[in-house]
This record gives sequence, C-alpha cells and structure tokens, in this order.
Amino acid sequence: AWLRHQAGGFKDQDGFEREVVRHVETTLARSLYNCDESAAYSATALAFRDRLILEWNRTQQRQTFADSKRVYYLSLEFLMGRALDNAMLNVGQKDLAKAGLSDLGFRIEDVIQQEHDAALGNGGLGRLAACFLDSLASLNYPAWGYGLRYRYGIFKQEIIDGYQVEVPDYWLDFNPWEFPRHDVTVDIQFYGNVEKKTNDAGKTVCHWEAGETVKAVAYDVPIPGYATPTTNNLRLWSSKAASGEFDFQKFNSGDYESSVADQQRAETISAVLYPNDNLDRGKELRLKQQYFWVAASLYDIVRRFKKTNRSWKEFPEQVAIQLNDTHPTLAIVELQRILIDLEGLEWDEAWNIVVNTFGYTNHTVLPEALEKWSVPLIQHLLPRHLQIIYDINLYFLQTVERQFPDDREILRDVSIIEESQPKMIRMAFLAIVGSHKVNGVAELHSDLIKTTIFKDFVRIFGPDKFTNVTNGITPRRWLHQANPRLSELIASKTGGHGFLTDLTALNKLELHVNDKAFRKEWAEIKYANKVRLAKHIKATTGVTVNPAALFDVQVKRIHEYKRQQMNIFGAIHRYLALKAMTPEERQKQLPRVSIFGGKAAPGYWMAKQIIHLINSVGAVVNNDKEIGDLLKVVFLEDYNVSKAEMIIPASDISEHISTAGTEASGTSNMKFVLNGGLIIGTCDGANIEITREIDESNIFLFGHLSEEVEELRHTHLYGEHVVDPKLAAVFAEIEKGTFGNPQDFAGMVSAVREHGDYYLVSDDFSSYVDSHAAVDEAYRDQEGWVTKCITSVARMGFFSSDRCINEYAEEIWNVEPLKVEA
Ligand code: 26Y
Repeated sequence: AWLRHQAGGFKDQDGFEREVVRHVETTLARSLYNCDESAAYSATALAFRDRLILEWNRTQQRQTFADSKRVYYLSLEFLMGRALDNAMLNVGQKDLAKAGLSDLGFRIEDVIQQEHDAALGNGGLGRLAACFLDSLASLNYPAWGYGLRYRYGIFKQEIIDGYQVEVPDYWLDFNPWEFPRHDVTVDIQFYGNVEKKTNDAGKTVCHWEAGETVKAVAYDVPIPGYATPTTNNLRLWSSKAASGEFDFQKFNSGDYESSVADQQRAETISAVLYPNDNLDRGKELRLKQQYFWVAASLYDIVRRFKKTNRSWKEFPEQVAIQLNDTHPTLAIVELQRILIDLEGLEWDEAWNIVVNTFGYTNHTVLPEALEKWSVPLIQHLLPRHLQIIYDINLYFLQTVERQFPDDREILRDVSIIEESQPKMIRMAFLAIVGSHKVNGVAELHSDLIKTTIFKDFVRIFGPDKFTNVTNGITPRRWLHQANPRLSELIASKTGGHGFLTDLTALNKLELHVNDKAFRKEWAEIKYANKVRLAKHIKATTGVTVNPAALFDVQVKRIHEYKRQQMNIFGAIHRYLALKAMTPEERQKQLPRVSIFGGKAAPGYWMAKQIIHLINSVGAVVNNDKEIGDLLKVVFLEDYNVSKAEMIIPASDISEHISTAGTEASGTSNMKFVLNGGLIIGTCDGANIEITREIDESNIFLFGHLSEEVEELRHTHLYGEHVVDPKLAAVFAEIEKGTFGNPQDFAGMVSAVREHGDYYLVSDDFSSYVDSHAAVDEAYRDQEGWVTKCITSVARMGFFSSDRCINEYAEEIWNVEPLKVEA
C-alpha cells in the first residue's frame, strides 16, 4: 500500500508468470523443461523490461508535452551494477516476482545473481552518476543521462599467486536492458582542416572539412524511479563505421581488407572503458571517445530543442547540461561551434548561451588527475575546435587583463593554454570559463578548490560562481536492496518505507535506541550479513573466518592516496603484537578480520605491489596456528557494485583513511554508516560532514589535518624525517622476508622511508594504530556499539542523493520536477 502507483508493474502474479513463460518459450526459444536459472533470469528481465519501456514511452511523451526544462547529465562513466533487483523494487513488485518465480521452481536470489554487472565505470565518479540517475527519476525530474556504450567495462580482476591479473569484461552477450535505436544516429567527424568561406549572406564563416566520419548509434536504457511512474532515459552511444560511398569504392576496387580495417577502427572508439581512476594518461583514443560522445549528445540535445521552434536565446531556459568532471568539457566548445559556424549566431550571443547552459562538477584536486590535452593532438583531431578554444581563451584573458591591468602573472596562471612544450589545454580551466557554476563534492573539497587550484578564478569571477554540493547515495539500492532485512526493521519502527523517499525520516529511530527487542533484531541482522560474507570468503578464498570477529573492511580502488598500504602495515603491526604476547594475553584479544577489495589500474605499479603485499600477509597470517581466529587478512577478488551490496551490510568498521585533503568526498563511507557500520577515518572529504551529523563520539577519527599536510611534506624533503618506530618495526619484518621476497615490496617501503612519504603514512601511523585500539575497546562493549550504530543510522538522512539532486536542481540547473498523477 506504500506504493501509490505500481509503475510498470504486472496486474498479478499470474500475469507475471505468463510473461516469463512466454519469453522462455518464444524469445529464448527454450522449452520450460529445459529452463535453467540463467534462462529464468533472462525471461524475468525481459518481462520487466517490457513493462519498463511502456512507462518509458509515457514518461517521454509527458515530458515532451510539458515542454519544460530538461537536465542532461554527461558522464563518461555510469557504474550501474545489476538492474533486475532494482527494477523490481522500484516498481514495487519484488514480492510478486518472488512468489511467481518460486511457483516456477526458482529462488529469486539465485535468479538475481545470474545478471552480469553493468560496470561502465571505475569507481566513485561512475557510481555517483548511477545514484544520480536513480534520484532524478525518483524525484520526477525530466532528465537524461548521456554516456558511452563500452563493449568492455572495467576489467575483471583475478588474483593469481597473490597478483592482480586483468581479464576483459565482455558484458553485452545478453543485455535485456538496452534498446538499440538504429534510427537514432549521428555522423561524427574527425581530422581534416578548416577553410574560411563566404556564406549566402556575404558573411565569412569557418568551414570544417573533416577527414574521417564515424557513426554514433544510440542505445537507450530505461531508468525506473522508485514508487513513481517516471522512467527516464540513459542514452549510450556506440560507434560504427559510417557507410559512405568511400567504403563502397574501396570494396568494389577489391580493397576489402582495408574497408574492414576502417570498420574496426571506427568500432574501436566505444570498445573499452579506460581503467584509470584519478590518473590522466592523455591517450589519443580517449580524446576521440570524449569528442565522439560529446558531439553525438549535443547533436541530440540541439535536435530536440529545435523541434520546439524557440529562439536560441531560450536554449538555457530549456536545457541544463552538467559536466561530470572535465571529461565532457569539449561539449562547451562543440556547442559554441554549432551556434557560430552552423547556426550563424554572433560570438557573444552564442557564448552567453553556452555559459548559461553548462555546470561543471570537479571531483579531485590531485594534480595527476587534472586533464590536459596537448595542442598538437587537438590541432590534428579537431582543428576547428582548437581555433575556438584559442578564441575563448583570448576573450577571457582580455577581460582578465582589464580587471587586473598590471598583473602579468595572473594571465599566465589562468590561461587555458599552458605554455609548456608541447603546449597543453587545461580542461578544468576551460570548464570553469565555459560554465555558470562550478561545484565541489563535499565541503572541505569545495573549500580547497577555491583556495588552491582555482583560487585565481575566484578573484576573477567572484565567489558565487563556486559552490558546494555534498555527494549522496541512493537509499533504494544501498539500503533497501542491499540490506532488505534492515530496511524492513527500519520500516517497522519509522512508520513504513517513507524513509526511502525522505531519508531524514530515519531520525525516528533514535526514539527506539533503547528498545530491547529492536536492538536484538538489529544485531541479529548484522550477524546474518556477516555470516553471508563469511560464506563468500570461504567459497572464494578458502579462508575460514569467524562471523563473531570484528569485520574491518576497506573496499575501494587501490591508490596510494587512499592508503591501503597504511592499513596493511597496521595489520602487520597487529600480527607482530599478537605474536609477542603470551598465550594468556592472547586469549584476551578481540578477533579481527581485515578485509580488502579493489582494483588497481593496470599500469599502476605501486598499487599492484600493495595488492601483492596484502595477499602475501594473508598467506602467512591466515596459516599461523598460534594466531588462529585472532587475525585473518583477506583480499576479495573483483570488487564491484554487486559485491559491494553484499560486503557493505556485513561491515563492523570500514576504513576511509586518505591523506587529509586528497579524497574529494568518498561515497562508500555513507553506504557503510547507513548499513549500521562505523567508520575509522581521517578528517577528509565527506567524513567531516558525516562526523558533524552523527557526532564525533560515533566515529573513529585520527591523523593530521589537511592544513598540516603541506608543511609536513616540506619537512620530509628538506628537514628531518624520522619514520615512526612502530612502522619501522613493520618494515624490518617485511625486510626479514616474513612475507616473501622483500624485493617485491621494496617500492612501498622506500616510498615512505626514502622518498619523502608524500602520503604521510608514517606521520599518521601512530594515531592510526591508537585509533584501532579504541575500536577494539568500543567493540568489546557490544551494547555500546549497537547504540552507536543505531544512532548513526538515525542521523544519516542528509546523505541521500535525493537531497543532493534537489540542491543541483535549485542552485545550478533551475529545473523543477514534473508532477505525475497517481
Ligand atoms: C582523467 C581520467 C583518467 C579520470 C578518470 C576517472 C580522472 C578521474 C576519474 C575518477 C575520479 C573519481 O572517481 N573521483 C571520485 O569521485 C567521487 C564522486 O564525487 C568522490 O566521492 C571521490 O572522492 C573521488 O575520488
């Protein structure tokens, strides 16, 4: 009854079963007697997607008819995970499907598990985009996502002999969630040169005579909102050879092979997601991906706008485009090109439209993650765009010069073109200049960008152009779907499932914090989730872990700034401390399971070394009879969205321990707390706001503050740098060969000891170890621990991506939800 509308649903269980059977027998061409779990998944998914597409059609009609402003979220990454469970829950028909599948002889959990994750992203930025799509639809905003339909998502990770091995993720064999639109295509141009021409009106215009054309084909993915009929669209572009006469000529003249090669070259553009997270490599194919996707999306957006027969100046009143980091920044240049070269607008009028259309979200301050493209590369691939970029820069620098007449330095510092060898285009600067709002993703991060990397732009544009929108997560996937029992328990105490659409309703839980039965049920759910994870650990690693032990989890991309190395050094320290104890002392210690997961970028040597050390430590510790249950160290292979849905609800304490000032926000920190786990962390990113909300008594904070980082780094390099003695003992143990050949880990050790310890592992180690001792202490008091967990969950309402999307809508996009009748 809590669903006012069963959008995209089935009339009854019978109707659902009939559709499943029909799909098994016709679409899949199988007999019911030969229907395995995989076929049951396919048929169930097809049955639901049939319903979704009907609601999708109605939504698109409604939004077109209403003719109000739309949001376009441009992201190179959408880390969607599985779709079936989410679709069933969002339309409120999981129970019906469960009964129906059971009637047909299947367990719904097994059927759901058959689905391959849609893993079109690296980590936080891609998952944020997916949470945003869920919130946009659930809040009834007219919004589209635009991305690339990679044939290969993020690689699958295998751990072989303790090392990461990358395996391609070919995920499109069977994907019921996409609708190919072979009639929605755009020709995208590359290379060639620019000529000045005189048009019919006698005006000089630039004409880009391109050297290569590639076709973009649209694939649409329906995005169902929760408890609403709104079903938005995620449009992913796939590249194909443009079948021009040229190809036929080649073909006819017997040059078959070269025509096939053309085809393959075109299809390469959308073939693979670049697996780097927070590390820019400047590869030509990546630039091609960016322009291909941006040009196709803008063509599509402009085409839709033109159907309304409005004047161009109304464009920003109809269209808001959000740039998810700088990856789509060429969209700014492309829209300016469309307006001046193709639509004949004057520069200033066009530029006004452009700036009022775009918003830019920055996700990082790490210098190695800030995109730059070489001028010669852009000159070669997009000659007309380079001219426009130079003009944008010229006009921008002219205004800066008028504003700061005697300041040569600022001109050099804010120039979109870096005067290096070769010259480079600073994409973040271009994004700032071409947008009306720039936002960071957590308070500290938004402050940092204003005072460090973008400080000159605050002087130029004033502080109001810069704003903060603290990240959020969708409670539908990250509580209701991932932790159904906890969701039900919360519903039973807060008056139903209203918290799923207004997460602040969680605060009602505080009234029940002393309710015995409630607390017992709460603890039982956590334990059951830990049992499930323990089974997974046993099945995938062979390690037996005790579900009553404290589960300590760090799952995220492997990166030096996230400091998994500090975590494993801490585990070694714990191991050494246990070994040094008498058996009597040892008896009194609290059992712990240290759980790691995450992928290293294939070319990131240090990150791979960290994975190897974690596995090597596990191999020793887990087989040490003296230690037994007191410490286990496990590395879970192939961390992804669906694994996160199992791991996060099973955590007691999770680690968010980046060097202060480096993690823009973090979003898994929010997921862990929402699922009744506590955090050990630094004063970084959203940890700070989580602390403010839940109270500092409910979080384990340690380490230096972001204000202190610069000076510490300086001291390491130019002053005295003494490595923390506890850490030195850990290094000595590694160097004794306890965990295998010390040479294998020499890089990690010397990064701290010999190379300036850029991430301050040594500076924070001692307070990190102390903080873990405080965790142990607190966990011994099980009642106190449960109180902390319940109180924290009750105070997490702020971190819903619904709140976050409403802030974007009001402060950046100026769009309103489209009311739908129940
Ligand atoms: C330039 C290119 C190689 C590149 C590719 C991916 C650069 C960055 C990225 C991904 C960045 C990313 O995932 N950033 C994360 O965004 C999250 C959502 O805002 C934040 O919570 C998290 O702190 C940040 O690291």
